[in-house]
Amino acid sequence: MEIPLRVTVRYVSIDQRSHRRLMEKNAGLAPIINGSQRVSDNYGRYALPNMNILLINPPNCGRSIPEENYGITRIKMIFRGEPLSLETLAGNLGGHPVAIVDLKADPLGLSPERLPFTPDVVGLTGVTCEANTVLAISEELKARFGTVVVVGGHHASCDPGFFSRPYVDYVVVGLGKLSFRQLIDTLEAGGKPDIPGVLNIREGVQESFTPRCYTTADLVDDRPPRYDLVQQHRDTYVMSGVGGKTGFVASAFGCTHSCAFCCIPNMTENRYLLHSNASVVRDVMALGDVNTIRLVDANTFGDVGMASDLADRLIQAGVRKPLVADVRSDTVVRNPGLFERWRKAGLAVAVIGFEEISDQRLSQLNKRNTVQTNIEAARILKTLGIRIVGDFIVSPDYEEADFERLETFIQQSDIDLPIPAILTPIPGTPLYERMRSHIIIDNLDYYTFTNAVVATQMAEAHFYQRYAGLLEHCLSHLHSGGSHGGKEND
Ligand code: B12
Ligand code: SF4
Repeated sequence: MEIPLRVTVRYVSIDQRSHRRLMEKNAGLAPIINGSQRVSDNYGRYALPNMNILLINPPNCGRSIPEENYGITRIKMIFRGEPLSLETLAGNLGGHPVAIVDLKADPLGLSPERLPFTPDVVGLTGVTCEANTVLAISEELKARFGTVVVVGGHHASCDPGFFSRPYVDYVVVGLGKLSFRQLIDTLEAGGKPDIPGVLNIREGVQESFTPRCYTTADLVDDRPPRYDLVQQHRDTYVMSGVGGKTGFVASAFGCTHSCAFCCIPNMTENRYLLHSNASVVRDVMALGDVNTIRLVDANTFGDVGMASDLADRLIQAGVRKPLVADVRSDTVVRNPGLFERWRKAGLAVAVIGFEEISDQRLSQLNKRNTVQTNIEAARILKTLGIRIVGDFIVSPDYEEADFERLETFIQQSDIDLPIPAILTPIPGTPLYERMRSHIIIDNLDYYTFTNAVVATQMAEAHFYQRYAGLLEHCLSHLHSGGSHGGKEND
């Protein structure tokens, strides 16, 4: 069915150059339908092509103290995933020409011959270690095109003020699928945006900000992600040596908990929001030719009733692909039957944040969980034949004995792929407030979860040797075959 999204032509009052470009663009359009000039997007919706929107995933970046200072080159990022954030935003931009440039997959994607159009708006995403790179790209594109620059994603949601620069116009905090569309609509109408969750920047100075009360409306369930926009890179989105070609699907946002180190609660102002199960199955089916489906939610099983229904629907739909999903260990221990069901639905790998191996340290992180529960959950999952990726946090105050205890714990455990990350106080988290006076490295390039940004208790060189050795040992599981999934140190 063709759904006309708009019937009137409206222009953004960005600047004369953009305005002229829009006029020229519309002048060349065909066909003429009911007296209006309209084009269809890939989903059959019709609208006036008012703004060229370019969404950008920054390139691989981040810096490594072990490598720079000690020549330790063994700490490497091992996964590449599709930019689901941008595909999701694009899904709700029907009617506008939209392109995604994934600089991780195509480092030259911003070169003139590669760009499909001159952008009127660029939107950039980024985690904390990418924030400086996002700024550099924003500055370059502002100078090159005079375009409207919008920044969103994890770091924007943790510390929106960081992006108050003369070459950034708007910062979208938290979920952006609806608020970005509202921003585009307002710009298109020539209005001054006053949208909850969107920070307006004027000449480098932030204006007043209204927090957004996120609800399921922000998930815009009925508009699927635009997987098609990165189809050319699909073969390169892999979990190296493990799950093979992997597709991403989101079923939940935010979390039921608020651990001190975690930035997830910021995305939704502490709410836990679920997509409808019908839309999740739709997205899983849409991915087509991939070997593994990664449910990228921070916590897929926070609502046991919904999770149980989702398992049933995946079984009914005949999805016969290995699934990878994050779960809290206490959910497993309280609901073993749920995971039996999910095993049938295809859950091949459960990603668990074990984090620490002492209850006292877990409590300091506000994990609200125990080591015993972690061990019990691992036992239940292994009995069901579900593989386990376990995230651990190595604190910079670790001493030799702590490394030894962690190594012994990992060796004795059933965890298929343990991933140790270094405790990193991300701006905007309670941990950051607690540790900020101890931070010795504030260059965000180092916030990769593989650098100590506060002083280490051990001699620094020894700490990194120990950490690199631990990581290498853990990742050796990866290359020994098997079909487990993997995790991004999250
Ligand atoms: C998939 C994933 C990856 C993929 C990234 C794929 C890609 N984008 O290229 C891979 C495996 C490569 C990866 C790598 C890393 N990751 Co990662 N990753 C995730 C994960 C599991 C899911 C992200 C996702 O796709 N979500 C689904 C989308 C739809 O949601 P979203 O991203 O939140 O997007 C919404 C909003 O943020 C907003 N939005 C986002 N971008 C934009 C842009 C604009 C313009 C607008 C308007 C809005 C907007 O709107 C979107 C829709 O509502 C998250 C955990 C999580 N559940 O969020 C961690 C997470 C994002 N990763 C994290 C980290 C730390 C890393 C690494 C540093 C880990 C490491 N040591 O290797 C690296 C960094 C990469 C690098 N440059 O080196 C942290 C980030 C913390 C932080 N603030 O820095 C997270 C939050 C995990 C955690 N719990 O701590 N990761
Ligand atoms: S660490 Fe996991 S359980 Fe804790 S708030 Fe983040 S996503 Fe939720």
